[in-house]
Amino acid sequence: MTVIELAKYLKVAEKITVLTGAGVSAESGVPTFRGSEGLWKTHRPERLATPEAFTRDPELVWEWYDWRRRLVAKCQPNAAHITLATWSQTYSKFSLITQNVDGLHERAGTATTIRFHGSIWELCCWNRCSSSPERWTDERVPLSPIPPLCPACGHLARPGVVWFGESINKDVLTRSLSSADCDVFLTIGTSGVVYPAASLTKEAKLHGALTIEINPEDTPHTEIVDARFKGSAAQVLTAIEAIRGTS
Ligand code: BJW
Repeated sequence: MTVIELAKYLKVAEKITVLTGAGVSAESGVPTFRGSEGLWKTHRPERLATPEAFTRDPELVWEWYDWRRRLVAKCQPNAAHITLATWSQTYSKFSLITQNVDGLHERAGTATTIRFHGSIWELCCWNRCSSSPERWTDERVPLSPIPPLCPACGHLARPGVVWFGESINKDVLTRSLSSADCDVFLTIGTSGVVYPAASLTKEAKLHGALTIEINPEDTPHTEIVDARFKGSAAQVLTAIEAIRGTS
């Protein structure tokens, strides 16, 4: 399939669903997790992105998240985020499921984002106390104190993200599975190794969707999708939009 063919297909498609990963924010300057420049090269996931790591050393985990919040605060949405935001405003049946916690899709103007792994801009009470909301927004950079505390009970607060071994929010999972029942499903900038997000591409295929991958590298999805575009998210989406938006 060529970019022109895909653009024409998107022009007439009714229900479009996009799954994004860290690669979509790479061109904004946000590091990915895996790969030669990835966050996991210097930080072991089990030391930082698990409930066990937080129990062991909440200050260390919070320092890492505070560093990432400060980095993301300086980044701007790129052409990939902006094209997807345009689609969210163009199609009445458009779903954007993101594994990213950086908030750049929202800052680009995406109408509704399904945040599969939560948000670094939200906090929760580690004790799940009954006096605080389930999660609250705190966009201060840098955060102070570290570790931050629950304003209701004064105990530890945690980042509002999904760590390894934790379940995906039930409502988020239900909405994502229902979005996978679509005409076109695009998986963009994700290594496709983290479950259950990685299973959404197969789910879409089972529903008969045209499945597309945009990624400069091969992933486990490359072999199962109907078409793959080898390139950066910003480049490929800009090329598609130049045709879709005008033809
Ligand atoms: C570009 C680009 C450019 C570069 N343009 N592209 C089934 C099988 C096996 C294991 C499991 C399974 N089910 C569950 C599991 C366990 C586990 C899991 O998946 N483990 C595998 C890794 C082995 N999953 C879980 O624990 C999940 N929970 C769960 O399933 O609950 C039920 C359960 C509980 C207990 C036991 C069993 C089941 C939760 C997963 C939570 C993931 N959390 C993180 C951290 C979030 C918070 C934070 O940010 O700190 O989410 S880990 C990290 O990986 C983050 C990401 O969202 C996620 C995915 O990464 P992503 O986005 O794909 O990034 P990268 O870096 O991997 O890839 C970047 C890609 O971009 C690359 O392909 C590049 O080529 C590309 N790229 N530049 C386009 N310019």
